[in-house]
Amino acid sequence: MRIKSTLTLIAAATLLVACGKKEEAAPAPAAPAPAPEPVANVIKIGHVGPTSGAIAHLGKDNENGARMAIDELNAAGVILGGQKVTFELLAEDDAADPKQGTAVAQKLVDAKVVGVVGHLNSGTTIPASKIYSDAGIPQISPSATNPKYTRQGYQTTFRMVADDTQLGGTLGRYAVDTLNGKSIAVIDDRTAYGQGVAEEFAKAVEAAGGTVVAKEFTTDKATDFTSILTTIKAKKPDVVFFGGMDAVAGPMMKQMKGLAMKPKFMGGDGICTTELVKLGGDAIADDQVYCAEAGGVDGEAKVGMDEFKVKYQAKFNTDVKLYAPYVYDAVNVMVAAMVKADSADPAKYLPVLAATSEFKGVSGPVSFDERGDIKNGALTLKTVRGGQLTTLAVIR
Ligand code: ABU
Repeated sequence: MRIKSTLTLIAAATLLVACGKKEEAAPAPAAPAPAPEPVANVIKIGHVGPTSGAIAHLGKDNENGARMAIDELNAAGVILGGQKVTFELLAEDDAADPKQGTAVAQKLVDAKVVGVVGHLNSGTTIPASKIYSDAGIPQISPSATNPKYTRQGYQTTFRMVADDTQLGGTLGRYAVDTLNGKSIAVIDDRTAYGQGVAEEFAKAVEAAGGTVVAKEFTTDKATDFTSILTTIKAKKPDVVFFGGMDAVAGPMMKQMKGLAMKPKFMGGDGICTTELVKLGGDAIADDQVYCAEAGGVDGEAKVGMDEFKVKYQAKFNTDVKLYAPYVYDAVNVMVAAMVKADSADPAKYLPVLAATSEFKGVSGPVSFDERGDIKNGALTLKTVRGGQLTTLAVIR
């Protein structure tokens, strides 16, 4: 209706200008037509991840997942309020830096996004969540696992994966009960994720009867671990756990090999990637690494995930690194809530999103508990064998 009347005005103005050209003496044309109103049927969705820096491969992976969902939704055609709408992805880079995270969050709010999928890191997701909450904008993180994210009392925070309590707790028990670890060293990178998952791991080790013989830390930008590894080597641990990301874990494993250290090496979802296998190279022995993705599917549900991976490879000419399927599902679950609410107004679709049930994604069924955490979240336990990341079990 709005578009039709604007077009009518433009047509009338064009006619007046054309008449003026024919008759030199004609009176001056009426006031110019008003500028066209903004097109109301473009719906902006934000995505944020670190597409620069040491874990840009993971940020790009997440962004690709969002782009794939948006492209498919636009191709299928979505109707809201009786109008066909087009989704526009506003993709921002937070470089895994908390300050840049809040800056781009504010930029997205100012750009009037109706929802945000991201951020990737807990250290950026948590501070950004206040900005989205203040603006009433739903935020779904596909990968931030620090429990605090959904425990701040905000109505707008949702998480697609299991949190560090489940992740660190399961890995800690596994280190003692299955790997027979008795003396265990723990390193973290001092980020919200790395420190949090390492603490949960250490708690579970001690509860299961293991001993934490060393606690060391580094940073998410460090490249030289000689000092902390030498300290740890003297304690002769059976297992070294690293709370941090693959970009640091790969070089750390190389330096462990250089120091003739051969303990089992464990970590959470941040190291559970094909990139770790690449970066660690021949420093990774078979069945030396144990890690867990904070999600996963098995049985019949695996078909959807496998199909997604093939489609992703064909579209982006690269393999899924880690959380692209969870981002893809996050965008789709957000839009499914808009469709059910018949509105992209955050105030209208937020309660529908919170009540999501029976959404079947490629990463499994999606519904949220009262805090916005995924219900019945899974973990996929993996090792590296024959130079391949190999699934051992999906645990709930
Ligand atoms: N969950 C691992 C990577 C993202 C984060 O929580 O910082």
